[in-house]
Amino acid sequence: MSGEKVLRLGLSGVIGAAFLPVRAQARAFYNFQTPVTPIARDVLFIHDLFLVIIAILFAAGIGLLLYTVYAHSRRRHRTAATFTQPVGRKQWLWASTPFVALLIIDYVVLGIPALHSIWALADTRGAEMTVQVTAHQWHWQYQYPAYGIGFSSDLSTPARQIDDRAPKDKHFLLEVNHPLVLPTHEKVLLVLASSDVIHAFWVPAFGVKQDVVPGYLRQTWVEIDKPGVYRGQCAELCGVGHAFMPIVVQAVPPAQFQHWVAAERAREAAVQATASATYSEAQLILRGRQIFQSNCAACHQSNGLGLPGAFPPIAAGHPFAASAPMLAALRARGFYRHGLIVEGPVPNHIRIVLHGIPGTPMPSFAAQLSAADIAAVITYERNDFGNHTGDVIEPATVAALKDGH
Ligand code: HEC
Ligand SMILES: [Cu+2]
Repeated sequence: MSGEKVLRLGLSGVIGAAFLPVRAQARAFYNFQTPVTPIARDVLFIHDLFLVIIAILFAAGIGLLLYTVYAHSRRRHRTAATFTQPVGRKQWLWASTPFVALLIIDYVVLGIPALHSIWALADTRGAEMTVQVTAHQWHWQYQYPAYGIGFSSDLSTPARQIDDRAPKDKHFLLEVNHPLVLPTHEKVLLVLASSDVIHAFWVPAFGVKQDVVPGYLRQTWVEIDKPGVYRGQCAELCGVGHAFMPIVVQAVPPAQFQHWVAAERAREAAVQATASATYSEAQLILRGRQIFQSNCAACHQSNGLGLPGAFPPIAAGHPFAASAPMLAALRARGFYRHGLIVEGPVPNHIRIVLHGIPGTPMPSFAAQLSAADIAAVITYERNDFGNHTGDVIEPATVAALKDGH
């Protein structure tokens, strides 16, 4: 095979490989997801352009090298050159060509599209709607200030699948009880905040990956052009529940979005009404089990046994090893006696879940769960995991403590 043939074969192989991902049907499987926002399209364009350019450069460089190894070998009675620097105008021209070519590729061919996308990403002007996104250990909370609605979005993958006791479904760890619903063809401003540590809001199909830093407000925007469900994840290691705070966005046409807003308002009004309703112990426990699995199990574990040194058990009668100050605090609140976890007084239990325990990871649930949900989860905690207090906490009791502190 002649040197030229080798070169041609190598070149077409590498270029072919570079174009393959662009054509392939199943591109999202091993490449970028199909972009649905202007930013994501920009990002993908730059990626593809870059891939093609470096593939050509790579092929040219390696091809030349292989050709030289073949054609200039000692076997062919070639001798090494002795020059140390270019001489004459022609050689200088050859020597400076790669340098100039790289400058043009970096600052013009790739530089201009890259600058365009960075500018576009920062341009939050003209947004038609704002959604406030708050990251928590370990779920996202979404608020729509213009509509007066908001909710938290918790992982809904069952614990059985996480613990390998059931087969994992298609969207394992990428499913939530309450997705973020957004209208298509509207510029939506996302204002991001964190209540604890650094998280990152990442939805690949939107081309958005924004760090969320406690103490700062960060902004980004999306304008989704295709209805559908888009999935993302927290992309900044934020603690043991990092893998359990996915982002699910449901994009719907504007008219359908308005319907959803109306339904959401009605749902929130119905939740308000539950604060004065009364429920049976069985009803509360049934609801409480769901609330516990999606809001508490990340820390206290789905079996209620907690984690030594970090998260106290909910199950009474269990020993708990932790630092002396933590044990003293548990004892003072009435949840720890003679080296064992105990069920503790009801008012303290309600206060802890409502307001959290400041200075510890135990969060406040007053804004996130309704009075009925808090009543349910406490009733559940006090009557499961081997606990048998028989206590039934009604929403009104929680509501009273919530308002009066
Ligand atoms: C982010 C982790 C985390 C989550 C989520 C969490 N807790 Fe806690 N919880 C803690 C920690 C840590 C403590 C112990 C705080 C201390 O005293 O240092 C605690 C303490 C408690 C206590 C008092 C002590 C005890 O031993 O029982 C109760 C009651 C409690 N949590 C209930 C809940 C309920 C109910 C939920 C869900 C609605 C929940 N927690 C969600 C971390 C968490
Ligand atoms: Cu996170």
